[in-house]
Amino acid sequence: MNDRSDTIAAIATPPGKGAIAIVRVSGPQARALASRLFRSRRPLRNRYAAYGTIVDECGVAIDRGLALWYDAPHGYTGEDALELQVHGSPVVAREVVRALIAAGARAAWPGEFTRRAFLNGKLDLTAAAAVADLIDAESRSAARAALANLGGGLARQVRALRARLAAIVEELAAAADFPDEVPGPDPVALRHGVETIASELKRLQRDGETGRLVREGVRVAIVGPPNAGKSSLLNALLGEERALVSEVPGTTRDTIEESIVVRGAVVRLVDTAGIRAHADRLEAAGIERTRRALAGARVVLVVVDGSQPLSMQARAVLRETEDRERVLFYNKADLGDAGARGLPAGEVIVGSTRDGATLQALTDAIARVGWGGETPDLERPHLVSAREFEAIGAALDALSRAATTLSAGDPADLIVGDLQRAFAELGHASADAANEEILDGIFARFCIGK
Ligand SMILES: Nc1nc2c(ncn2[C@@H]2O[C@H](COP(=O)(O)OP(=O)(O)OP(=O)(O)O)[C@@H](O)[C@H]2O)c(=O)[nH]1
Ligand SMILES: [Mg+2]
Repeated sequence: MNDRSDTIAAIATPPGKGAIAIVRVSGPQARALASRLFRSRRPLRNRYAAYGTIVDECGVAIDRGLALWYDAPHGYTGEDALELQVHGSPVVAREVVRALIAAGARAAWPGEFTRRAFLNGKLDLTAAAAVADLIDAESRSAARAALANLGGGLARQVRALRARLAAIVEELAAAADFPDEVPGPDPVALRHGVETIASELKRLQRDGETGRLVREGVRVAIVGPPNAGKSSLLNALLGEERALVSEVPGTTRDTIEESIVVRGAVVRLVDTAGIRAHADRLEAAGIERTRRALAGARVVLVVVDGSQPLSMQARAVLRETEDRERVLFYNKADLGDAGARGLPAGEVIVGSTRDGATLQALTDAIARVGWGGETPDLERPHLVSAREFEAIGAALDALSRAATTLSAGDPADLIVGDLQRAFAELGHASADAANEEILDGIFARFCIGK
């Protein structure tokens, strides 16, 4: 997979018809392929576009279009690379790729262009993952967060923190080795140094959690007794009739998942089968899925019929979700409020799935409970991979042990081991050389041609 002696080719634009289609070629034979399959009046020059005719391996014209040429290491991959822009017909683009392969190129694997860019030092791993995140982004916040990691600033920040740790360790070691000549570091300054490194790491971690939020979204399970109006709520929030709604309790049997964007963050709504004790076999299977959705959700949106005194089933669901981050919705207020009467104000939302103000109040509550309500925005480089989270977490543990030792007034050289541990962990977070498995994990997310 890491072999770069082949020249690879692929269509880089999405399948189907479009204004233009782009075919990418990268590798040592790119120049030879260009001179064989692209005919123009002017020769190809680094980073210039030329207009001409694309021909197949027998010299038969396929299309007229633009060729962009990149001398290594200037293009995306860092290799000699060619981009052919042809008319946006899938037939033409496929024919161009076929001709390139007939002339000696090989079809690229998904993400292989970006993998080569990484192997050629054009971007680091966080940046490579950011490319995939940017393509996958489902909201503006997610796109901005991905862009923040494209510059590769995370590795730079981690390396700078590592260098500061190394300086402290050296100072301590020198004082320990030559106690008569080198004065030990001032304990107050030492503690301050350790604590500021820790607080900067914590910020990276916090930003990483915000990044997770905007990337993966917040899962919200809509649960409640049958007929409470859960599916009606899903439809109303989506603005389309996605789920079947009926006055017959037990209408929804399977979980239904749809996404909406709330204040820039993706909210994954999961409509579920109503929970009740005496259900037939099929319904019971549905309720089993409800429990799974409930377990996997960050926020629980409990819907009950508030127009009547609460049913046993409604009370059971309220009890069951007591310990969860939840939003309580007493529905059908247009029919009455017998169930909602006497409730402490502010704790529940009383309203109707047919009322815009109720829907607004519900999305506000989801944002508040789900992520504190602010529009999540991330313009700084931040942690993304589990490997980065683990390494920073372990480094923070070591630094907090060191800080405890210092605040207990113990000799400063006792913290050297912990600082060295933190130093090593930060090395994992900024790992510039990653193993094949990590690379495969990252590049498996890409489409062909990227
Ligand atoms: N009056 C009134 N009726 C509502 C409201 N919201 C939903 N309904 C009605 O309540 C009935 C049940 O709605 P659903 O959305 O199917 O209820 P559900 O909770 O998904 O029910 P199950 O799928 O069976 O668990 C339907 O007849 C809806 O039209 C509301 O705000 N006011
Ligand atoms: Mg339903």
